[in-house]
Amino acid sequence: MPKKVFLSLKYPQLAIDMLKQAGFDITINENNNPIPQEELINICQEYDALLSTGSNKIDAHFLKSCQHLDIISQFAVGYDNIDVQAAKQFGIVIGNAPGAMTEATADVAFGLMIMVSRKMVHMHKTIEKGQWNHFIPTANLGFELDGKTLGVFGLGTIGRVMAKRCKAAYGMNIIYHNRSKNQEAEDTLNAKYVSFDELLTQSDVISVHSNLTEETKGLFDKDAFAKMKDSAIFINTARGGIHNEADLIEALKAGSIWGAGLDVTNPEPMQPNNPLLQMENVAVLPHIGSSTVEARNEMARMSAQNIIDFYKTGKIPYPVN
Ligand code: 8YV
Repeated sequence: MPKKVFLSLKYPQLAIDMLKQAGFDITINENNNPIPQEELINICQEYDALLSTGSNKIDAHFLKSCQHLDIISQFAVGYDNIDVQAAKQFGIVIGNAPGAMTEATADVAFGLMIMVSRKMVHMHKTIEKGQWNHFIPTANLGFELDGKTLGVFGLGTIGRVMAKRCKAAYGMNIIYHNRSKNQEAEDTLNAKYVSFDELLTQSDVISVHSNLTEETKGLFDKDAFAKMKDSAIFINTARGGIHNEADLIEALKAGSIWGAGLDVTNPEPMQPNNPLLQMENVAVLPHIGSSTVEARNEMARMSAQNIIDFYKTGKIPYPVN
């Protein structure tokens, strides 16, 4: 009997082809709507493996109810939606797709930084509203990034590429705060390890690239924004839960920071009446960090390979637990 795999969304064709060619019996949630947890639990009773994504809540309740599953392969690098400890307890293997979206996500962080520094989203909106009238020498001013200081919060693979881009394009000074020192980044980018407080007080641009964990949840709050330069830009392309959105709105309104660029919000999706969308020095994107053909195909390949290898060898190439 072929093993049965449920795909919680219509993932790229590459994943579907790989699983089919390997002889799996697959079912796809063709309509692409997120399946509510209880419904997904019911569906999974009929399957051996699940190809999941960040919008599937795979908590202890889910895992207890689906403990017959052999493997859950996550179509993402982040797995903060999965209770990894509980999965271990129930003997369910968890895989993910690390590194697949490194360049793509760093590009979004880099793009947001430029968009915010020159108020590009707001400028675009003024034309749509018929407000491009005549030249005013002191209007529409942003600021330049050349020689400024980039503070990377979480210098892993994506943070490292963002730092590389900023160094190459603008000769920015790189400082970072991390769980551990990154010697390679120190050697090649002259990056300097600093405390969290130093990161806040010294950065002209702070870019968040860490995982969402108990330690990072809500870390960028009222107190953190108050310590930042009033000329600083806050960029988050990691997880919306790392910043406190109400505090961010207040900090921008009060002018205690200058601007913000977000690819992740809290909650997601962001509602259209969110005050951030009306602010001049803000750019918000709908979580498109990994939205390139290259990244999504690589995520498809890695997440399918995890399932294929698991049933072939008992081991997976990209394990989480
Ligand atoms: C996904 C991501 O778009 O990989 C991640 O962790 O945030 C994105 O690539 C999203 O999580 C959907 O699973």
